[in-house]
Amino acid sequence: MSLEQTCRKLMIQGVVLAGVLGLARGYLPDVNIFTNYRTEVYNGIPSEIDTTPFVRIGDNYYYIEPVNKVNWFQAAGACRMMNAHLASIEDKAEMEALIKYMKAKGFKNNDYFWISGNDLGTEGAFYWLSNGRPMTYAPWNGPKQMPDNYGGNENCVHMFSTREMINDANCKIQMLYVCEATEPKTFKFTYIKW
Ligand SMILES: [Ca+2]
Ligand SMILES: [Ca+2]
Repeated sequence: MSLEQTCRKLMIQGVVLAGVLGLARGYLPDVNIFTNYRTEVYNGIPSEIDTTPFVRIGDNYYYIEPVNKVNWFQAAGACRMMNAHLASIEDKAEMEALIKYMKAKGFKNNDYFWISGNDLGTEGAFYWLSNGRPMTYAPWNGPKQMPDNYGGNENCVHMFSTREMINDANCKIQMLYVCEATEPKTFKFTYIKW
């Protein structure tokens, strides 16, 4: 086969392959047709992969600090050290799943956990540090009393391990904390034979 014929054949195969990959794009979100590798990106992590010390609860992956009590800023830093964020509990289902897990692990009523909610920017306006969104789900402890900004200095939010409840507290208090992995994804690389 002449060089010209070979080039022509490769071009045709390339066009056919590009067409097939184009059709497949609906469920292959990221297909690179310009190299010999196909990259597929999936949300989450396959169940056979060990994610320790993070645990999967519902659709999310958490690290629940069981021993070391630190202030809110240290907790946020500890989560970043693990390439995660202080957790944002954004709906009732997420809170209930987390509480169920904590109860099963034997955490008690007085085990408090920092999460990423805070009103450090503007008093009374609570946002999640991890994603910048306002706290639309906020099951305050006694809705008429909390957040009470007690002492004029309660700007960080913690959850209770056994009740669907949150409270504003002094950011310098030391307590346990929950980190949340940031939308973990799995990449799959497949070599394409031309
Ligand atoms: Ca406050
Ligand atoms: Ca409070």
